[in-house]
Amino acid sequence: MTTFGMIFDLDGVIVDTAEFHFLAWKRLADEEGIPFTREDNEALRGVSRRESLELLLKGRKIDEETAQAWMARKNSYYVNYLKDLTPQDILRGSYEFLQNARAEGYRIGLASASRNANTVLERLEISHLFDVIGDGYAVVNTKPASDLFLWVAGGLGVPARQCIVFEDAEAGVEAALRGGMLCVGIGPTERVGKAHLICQGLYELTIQQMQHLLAERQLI
Ligand code: B16
Ligand code: MG
Repeated sequence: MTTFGMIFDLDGVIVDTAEFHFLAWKRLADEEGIPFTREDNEALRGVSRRESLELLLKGRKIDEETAQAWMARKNSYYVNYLKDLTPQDILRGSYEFLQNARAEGYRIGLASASRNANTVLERLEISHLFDVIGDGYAVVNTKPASDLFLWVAGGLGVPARQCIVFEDAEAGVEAALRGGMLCVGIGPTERVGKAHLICQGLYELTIQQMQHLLAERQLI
């Protein structure tokens, strides 16, 4: 029997930690006298910590030692916010969708740019739902490179073509497509319009719809 995989991004798909990332970057920015707004924060969606710092700096130059210290400081603020995270924070329908997918025999992976992904999953009490966890430590090249998704698919033992990726970031959708995977985009068309299917959250999706996607690819 053919095995299929589902690979989930974390922030924006399973939980909304974007607000915590914003508050942590904002605190650092305020302390350093750098203007930073909620609108600026939108560009940081799905982007690595290092790239987020570059976006925050908007061309300002700092030396490497300062960059490392600032990222560490931002992360300490962020990790502190994570203490408030509970299973109640799982986005609507996500827990049920993961459970249904597992029950239907899909192999389940996580592909997050975050180096705190394991902590977030533990706080949400859902680590056990994933066969493979790919986080910000897994690969060197971050999204839009397809490396992380391919790394997770490899761990699942499922060919890329037989995997469906769930992503809320433009760079994440791009990465999935580059990797030759099917992609469900979560969010507005302007952001995830290149995905094979677009929705506003996992609560809108059924496993049957996923089977249709695979059937369109003549995999079922
Ligand atoms: P960390 P995802 C991403 O998570 C966030 O969307 C992004 O805002 C953050 O900068 C990135 O993780 C790195 O996070 O600083 O915790 O390593 O959407 O890829 O699950
Ligand atoms: Mg995301």
